[in-house]
Amino acid sequence: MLTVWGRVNSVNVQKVLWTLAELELDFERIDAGLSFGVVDTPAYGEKNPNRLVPTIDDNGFVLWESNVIVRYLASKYSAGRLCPADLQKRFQAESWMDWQASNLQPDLTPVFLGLIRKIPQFSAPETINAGCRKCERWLAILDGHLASRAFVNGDAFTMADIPVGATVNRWSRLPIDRQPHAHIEHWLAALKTRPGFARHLDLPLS
Ligand SMILES: N[C@@H](CCC(=O)N[C@@H](CS)C(=O)NCC(=O)O)C(=O)O
Repeated sequence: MLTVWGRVNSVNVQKVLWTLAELELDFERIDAGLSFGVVDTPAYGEKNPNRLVPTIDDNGFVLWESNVIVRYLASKYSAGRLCPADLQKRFQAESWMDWQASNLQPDLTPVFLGLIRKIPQFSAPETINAGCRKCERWLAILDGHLASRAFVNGDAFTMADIPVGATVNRWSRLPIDRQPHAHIEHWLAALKTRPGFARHLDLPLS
């Protein structure tokens, strides 16, 4: 049995749920994080010492860090498809996954927390505008990359599209002014046709 801990409105949990949908794997999900609690329990702390979501348990193998979970599931259950078989193609996919986690997501999170979660520390217009400007810089890079390929890692959908797509989806739903990014829009429209995206990410932000 595969178990996922995490609330469905978490972008990091959404990556895992989307991956599981792509793989058509059965799993159980336990609500955890924020108002659901659970992350504060000793049992959860033993699984994930960060007390964050998501965490998975795949038949006794426990793993945390959303992008690592996506990589693990893709390489275990979809080698040669979601996880490219070619080593160089695989690590190009990994570059974009790390790019999402270390560049785009950290600059987007304060904007999301200010506008959607209304956390006072992030709600000042100058804080939100500064975050938006930083995101635009990363998105211009992604848009240029997508000008010559249908998906993040080339002509086929791979694990790289999942973290990048989850964060860009979140950005696209924020009530902010956006620069036009024709290639991102085209790619996002393609992602939206995927049942796993429609089920787990095509949702209002909360
Ligand atoms: N780098 C971690 C970040 C995990 C993270 O920050 N998760 C957030 C939700 S997106 C969280 O657990 N927030 C506290 C909570 O939900 O209780 C990952 O990608 O898994």
